[in-house]
Amino acid sequence: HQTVYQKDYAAPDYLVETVELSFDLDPDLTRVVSRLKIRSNHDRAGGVRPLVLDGEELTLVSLKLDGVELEPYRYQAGEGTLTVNDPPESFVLEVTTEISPKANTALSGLYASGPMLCTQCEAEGFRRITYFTDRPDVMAVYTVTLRADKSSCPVLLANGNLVEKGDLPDGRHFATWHDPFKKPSYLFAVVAGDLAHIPGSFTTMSGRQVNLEIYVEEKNRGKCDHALRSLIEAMRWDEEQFGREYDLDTYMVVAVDDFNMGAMENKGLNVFNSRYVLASPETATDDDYQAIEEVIGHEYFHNWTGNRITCRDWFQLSLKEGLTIFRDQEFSADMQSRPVKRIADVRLLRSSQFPEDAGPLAHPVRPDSYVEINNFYSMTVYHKGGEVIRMLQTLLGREAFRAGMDLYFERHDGQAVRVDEFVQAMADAGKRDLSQFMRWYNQSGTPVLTVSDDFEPASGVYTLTVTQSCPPTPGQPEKEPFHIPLAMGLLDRQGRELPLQLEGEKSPGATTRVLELRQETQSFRFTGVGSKPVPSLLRNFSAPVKLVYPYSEDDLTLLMTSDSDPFVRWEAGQVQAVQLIMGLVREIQAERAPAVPETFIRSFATLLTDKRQDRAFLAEALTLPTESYLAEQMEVIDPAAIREARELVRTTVGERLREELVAAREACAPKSPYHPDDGLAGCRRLKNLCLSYLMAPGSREAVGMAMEQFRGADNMTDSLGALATLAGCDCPERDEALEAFYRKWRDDRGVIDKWFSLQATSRLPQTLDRVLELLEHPDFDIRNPNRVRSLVGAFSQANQVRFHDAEGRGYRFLGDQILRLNGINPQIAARMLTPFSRWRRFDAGRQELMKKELERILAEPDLARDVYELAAKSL
Ligand code: HT7
Ligand code: ZN
Repeated sequence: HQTVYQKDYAAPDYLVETVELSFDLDPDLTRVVSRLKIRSNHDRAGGVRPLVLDGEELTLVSLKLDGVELEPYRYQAGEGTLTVNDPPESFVLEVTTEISPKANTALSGLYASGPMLCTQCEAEGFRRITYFTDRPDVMAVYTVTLRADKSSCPVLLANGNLVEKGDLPDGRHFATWHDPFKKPSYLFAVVAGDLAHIPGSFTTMSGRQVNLEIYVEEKNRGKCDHALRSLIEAMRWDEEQFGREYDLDTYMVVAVDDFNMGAMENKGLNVFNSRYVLASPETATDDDYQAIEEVIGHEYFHNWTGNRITCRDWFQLSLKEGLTIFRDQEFSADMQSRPVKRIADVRLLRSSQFPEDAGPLAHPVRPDSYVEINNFYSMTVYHKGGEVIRMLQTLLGREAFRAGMDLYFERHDGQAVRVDEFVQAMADAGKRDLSQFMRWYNQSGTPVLTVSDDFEPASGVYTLTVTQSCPPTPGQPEKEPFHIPLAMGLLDRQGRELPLQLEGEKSPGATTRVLELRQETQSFRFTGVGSKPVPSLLRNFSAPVKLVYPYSEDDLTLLMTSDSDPFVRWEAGQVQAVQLIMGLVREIQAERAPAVPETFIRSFATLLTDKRQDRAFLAEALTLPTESYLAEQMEVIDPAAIREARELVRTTVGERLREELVAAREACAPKSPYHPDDGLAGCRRLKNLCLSYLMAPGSREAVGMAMEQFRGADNMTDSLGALATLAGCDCPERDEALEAFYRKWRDDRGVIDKWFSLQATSRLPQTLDRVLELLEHPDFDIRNPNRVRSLVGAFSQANQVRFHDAEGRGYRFLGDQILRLNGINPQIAARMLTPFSRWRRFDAGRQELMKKELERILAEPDLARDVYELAAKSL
């Protein structure tokens, strides 16, 4: 398997101006004719270079140059390529190939999903449809004709505008589409099938009417309202916030059940994993509704950040993904509670990106090399990439950041560019030198900020000293200092915010300011400070770093109750909880009797009964750090002790605060029928959180409450909230509820995914046995990525204590499934491998067992590039 290096980038030797594709669609055998208008892009005086096209899993039927069939000596069909020797300066190449959509289990290229045919071309799937220069800097105008059986495939869709359609002999029909915008091949899409069509419309800021069309299977027609509403909100938001208007007459969204990722932003024809389109109150939770809004927004925002301006090469992936993640985060923040959204984003970053950055698969936001690009659709490229954009906004301020975005669109519309062009636009608009900032794109690892302070009462000077460091990561033993925005404030002992005045400044300024760190160690001297303040650091999580400051219990309580920044208030509580649980872990490991201190219970009670707090924020504040986040805090991870310690806190809270929890839960009881937009999602979250605390000790009374909620719920949030607690409880009602749930929802794939996940994430000791049984369940389908994620993924990534079974049974299970998936869907197989990449963080016994599985995987003779790369780098 070959490595591709960023430093080897060379402009394409040939450009493609237009692409005319014609498909004779059939699930068993589809014929594709491609007519490419090609022009040389190199200096031919130095010799004529061959035209090398990419192609995989294709049967070549015919090859014509300017209308003449090519003699065999003029071309070679090699491993993954088709080479045409000595082509003219400009010419038309006509390639006919055959493919088998039904046999395509990798879900890349043209494939069958249930009754329909659809495509997935990012990153390198177009080469599985026809021979092409399948790289994002080759942009062309496409015209596509689809022919298919009219009764099984009445709907024929491709990018752009429909220009013609009509009937053909033998019960077939055709449709021709033209996309006037130049695009890279990864944005190409077609869909064919028997689909219901849900129409909508949007009038753009310049008064143009855009047809919105959602396509789903007929049975799902009633589940599209929320997706359509979200799309309209997203279109409006991008106009208001970024001045970006939609550019085609039609915007189509198609939901498919078999999809490797969340969704795909193909020009004018988004293809979505059905889980990010379909929702009804009975089948979707508040979180599902939220995720749909976010993903619909994300794909829509790509139209400008990704499609109009795309990536020059795949090393620049974060140019579109980091920026679009930032845009979808901001969109969601504006649609719901901004602080709660920020907290959720930070939780995700810390629980998934920080571990990636600290392990053998760490890579920069802009990687230097890859074996398989699909492995770099990572938390780092997406979510750390989003944080990098956010830091630019923090450093420049909102106004200059917006000017930078405008400049970027003005300069590069229609181009395939690098991250450098984006940052340059920001530097120019903000009149800033961002050369040091570029290190965020080139250096991997999570920086650590170690902060100390000193107060001189006589002079009233308070000094904050910040030292930054970044641990070694693969290929990068030493790091240069980053340019880091550190948003901060100071509180006096009464919790009042101090106006901030740095030495040398004429007068005190705002109570929050952004300190810019550029050196390894920097000191900031604040003047006019009356008494030693408590520093409020990293407000709004202004940089993706770890912060070390020796806060006392009292400092944390002050920040928790008084800081003006909601992130810092939440964080202070999390730090306290981490300290508490880690203390209990040490007690458990030393075989002493651990106990939850009274102070913790009291401050938990104070929060729980605080009527002034927003319910959604309260639910976040009362949620304990996850087991995986706690694991990150340990030198050698002890999953069993973490589980025991965290459970002890939950059980103690459940017992000691029974009355308060019952009251808080009742105060959140619904007073009207459920509606996803009723503004009560925070209330439902808090209510379900209270139930989970009440259920922790497993009392009969609590089981009764859970069953009552389960039976009486008019919505999936409450039904699932109750069922999740029951799935974790060793009581007779557990099986009864799971069985009833299955019987009720057996025909709904999305809900059955939840049913699999709930059982896979149950902390009960028999979970692995149940997971093995579920592998044999008639509804389990190893070819369906959502089902694999809901069973194999949920168990191995969200059930630490059971997956890390000391005997290695969990590891064996995962190794078996990865090897099975390797031959079916390499992308999904590789995604399942991440838990093994953390093997060095565990005790010697577990290390040995996990290593053995990685070695077993690497010994597989036909290992896909995707799996090979991650397994080899993990060892
Ligand atoms: N840009 C899309 C990426 C994507 C993808 C990548 C590899 C293999 C399958 C895929 N499906 C979608 C998704 C996005 O970021 O919007
Ligand atoms: Zn994206």
